[in-house]
Amino acid sequence: MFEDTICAISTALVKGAIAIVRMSGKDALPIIKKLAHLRKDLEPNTIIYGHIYDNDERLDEVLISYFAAFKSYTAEDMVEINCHGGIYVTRKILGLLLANGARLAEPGEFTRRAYLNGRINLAGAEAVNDMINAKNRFQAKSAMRGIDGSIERLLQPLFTEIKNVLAMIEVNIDYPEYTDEVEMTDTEIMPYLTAWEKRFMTMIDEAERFMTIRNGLKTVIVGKPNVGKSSLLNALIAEDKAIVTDIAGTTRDLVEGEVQLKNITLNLIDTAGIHESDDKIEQIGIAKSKKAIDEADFLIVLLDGSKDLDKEDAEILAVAKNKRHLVVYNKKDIKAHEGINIAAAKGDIEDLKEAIDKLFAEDVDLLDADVLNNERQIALMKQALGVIKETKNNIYDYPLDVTYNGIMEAYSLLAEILGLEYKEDLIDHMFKNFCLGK
Ligand SMILES: Nc1nc2c(ncn2[C@@H]2O[C@H](COP(=O)(O)OP(=O)(O)OP(=O)(O)O)[C@@H](O)[C@H]2O)c(=O)[nH]1
Ligand SMILES: [Mg+2]
Repeated sequence: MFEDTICAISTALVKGAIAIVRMSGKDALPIIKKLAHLRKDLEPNTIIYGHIYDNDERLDEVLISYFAAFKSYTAEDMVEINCHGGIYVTRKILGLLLANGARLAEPGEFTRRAYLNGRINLAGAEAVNDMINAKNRFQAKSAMRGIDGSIERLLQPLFTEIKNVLAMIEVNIDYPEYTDEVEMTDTEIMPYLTAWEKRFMTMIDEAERFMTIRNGLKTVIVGKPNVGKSSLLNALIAEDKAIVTDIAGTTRDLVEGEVQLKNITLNLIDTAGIHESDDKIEQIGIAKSKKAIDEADFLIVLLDGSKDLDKEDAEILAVAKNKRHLVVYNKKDIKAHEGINIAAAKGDIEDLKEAIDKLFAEDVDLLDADVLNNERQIALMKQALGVIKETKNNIYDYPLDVTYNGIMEAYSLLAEILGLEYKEDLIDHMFKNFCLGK
């Protein structure tokens, strides 16, 4: 428990119907009793109607909720004041709390206390921030899973198994005479290491695919000039954003747009048509196209169905091979082919939309699974994977205690995902990205 009592305005500081000022810590109750002129203690987990007084003058009519320690958001005594949402009055109430012994909270400090008081783990705290920053239903859904403890559910069975193996190795190291009962030799440990290696790799792969879907697929439309890339971008976003002409080389700069398909968001980029060009401006555009391709999660390779394929199409198809991609024939009003056919200029792009949803269906399912869900968690899992791999490679060359230490190190790295091991600088770094009052 912390000694000081913190407070903040938790709602956005704009004029609104109501605002919420929060306070957490052991003086929360005495301070509110004084400012609301209450004679009795508040009942935990109730809301009362009353007034906040500035000395003897009634400042505002408010609702006050009181959450008692351990059952509150921070696991400390907490008071929330719902006041009228004028900027002056909200600030004034905050000022009264400060004048009566509370201190202004730092960004994320309420959640930080929830973590340090053991009410939530670090992944849960991250999920709270994810929810605040969620911009669409996929991000909100994944944040809700995180708040519900998805990372703990994911890792707990692994923790149990690793701890069991560590315990058995310990017996072998400390009491070699008992090895008849629980023998833990290199050959017995090896299958565990192999299984963990595989499991860690799957978790990393799933997390990366999940993050791509959750954040929106970085989708680049590529093809030679005049195949209809800009027409396709416009059709997808249902807006005349990119310039379309029958002149080859119309698009030079990257044009961006966003579209929501049935199950995923595409962050689209229309590029300059890739081909040999002497035009200096177009060359720069083509260089930008190539860079966008490198950074893409997904490519839509557009071919002009009304014409025969040529060497330039073949080169673009070769570039796309290393990325997830779909090959699409445009101008089906003139000629259709086997595969996905659209008529971008006429807004006829249903087949493509369906094909994209189908291609990523498995990844979309990950939105309903317990998966690691940010770079910090993935980085720790990757480190743990590295340690397990090394331990596995060295197992027959080193004594048992080296293997033991390797497994222990991997365990600590996984524990760090949930913040089971407290690290000051990590915690500082994490919570400073939070909103004030959260
Ligand atoms: N018949 C037909 N013409 C189309 C279709 N889609 C696009 N076009 C025409 O093809 C020409 C080129 O279209 P754009 O969308 O500018 O092609 P682009 O690939 O962006 O071309 P660059 O920017 O020069 O690389 C225009 O004249 C479009 O009207 C289609 O579905 N059917
Ligand atoms: Mg174009």
